[in-house]
Amino acid sequence: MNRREFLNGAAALAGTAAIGPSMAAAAAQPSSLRQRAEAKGLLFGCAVKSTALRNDPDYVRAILEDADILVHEYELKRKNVEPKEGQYTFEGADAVMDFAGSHGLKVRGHTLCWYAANPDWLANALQGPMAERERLLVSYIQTVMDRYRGKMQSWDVVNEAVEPDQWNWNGMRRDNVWWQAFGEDYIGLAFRTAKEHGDGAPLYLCDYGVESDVRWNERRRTAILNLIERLRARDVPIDGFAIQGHLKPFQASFEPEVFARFMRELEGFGLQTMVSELDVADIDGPDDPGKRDAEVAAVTKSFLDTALSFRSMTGVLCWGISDRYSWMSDIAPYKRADGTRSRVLPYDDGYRRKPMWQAIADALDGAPARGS
Ligand code: 9MR
Repeated sequence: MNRREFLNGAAALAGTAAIGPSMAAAAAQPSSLRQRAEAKGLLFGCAVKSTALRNDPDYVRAILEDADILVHEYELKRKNVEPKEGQYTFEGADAVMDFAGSHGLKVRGHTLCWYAANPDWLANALQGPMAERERLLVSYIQTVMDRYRGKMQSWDVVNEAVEPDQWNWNGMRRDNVWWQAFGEDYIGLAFRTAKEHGDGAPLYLCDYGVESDVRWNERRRTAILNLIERLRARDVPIDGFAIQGHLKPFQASFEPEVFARFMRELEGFGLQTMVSELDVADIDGPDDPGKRDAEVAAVTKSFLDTALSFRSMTGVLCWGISDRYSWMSDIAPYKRADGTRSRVLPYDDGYRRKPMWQAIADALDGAPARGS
């Protein structure tokens, strides 16, 4: 079943439910986010959960309508892929790849090396001799990249390496099994291994907290740029920087000028960029959901207008498509005290398009076309 057949209501994914009239109507709308992005030579997509792909046809419909690139929300983390040492399980990760493959969608690989979402055994195993520590990093990257050779649009090789609030002299995250095992050298080893076993898909460093002028964002930008400078000096093969884009407008306001300066510095290193995990926290916003939605949309528009004005920017992925499944409804400090779902993504929990959807559409329409 291809995208058109699905959207025309010819069949439902995995046979769970038929497509109702409202879905057919939505499908008939002319200009999806995907089409708007494609018109500019950009990508638009979202993180997906394999469980929801299996069980929720409305979720599938929204994704097929708007996304041309997907990223695993959790299935491609080491905790899920290698739960026991040496025993790889790709069931969840493959489910997303199969879905993407059968609908002609691209996929980002997220993520090969992160301090979080690791299996319990890893920290202990990384106490061994240095050669063994290296093997634990290299063999994992090799195994995962070999499996998905030719299938990933790009890779987040190292995720969230900096955390200046942990008082390391250079702003590197100390609460990190990789840093504890290797010091900063784990980053070079990860990228070199990814380069050696990769297929040419660009290799990204990925991080968050770079969009506002609050002090902790300033420290993070500085730490990231200094890190990239050190990596470049050591010829580490890094192609891009992925800006996660978990915005928090009611806590740390988006500052276009400050963010644009950061983008210019990234471009100065010759890196390509991507917004890879966009969502906009509504915590601490007004009680009235309509007012929160309006502010979330305004911040989305301002952020994407700035991001997309840079030629290095290759595309935008939201961290989910519908409020029904956002991580921001699950965990502090984003979870709302009144028990309602956070309203942080383009569709609400009933799959109605929110002002944020329109803000993304408008920003894509206003973006300069790539290659022109
Ligand atoms: O949203 C993701 C959540 O469902 C997972 O349980 C968690 C651990 O795998 O990862 C979350 O995604 C994170 C992403 O990988 C990196 N940036 C922050 C995201 C939200 O915590």
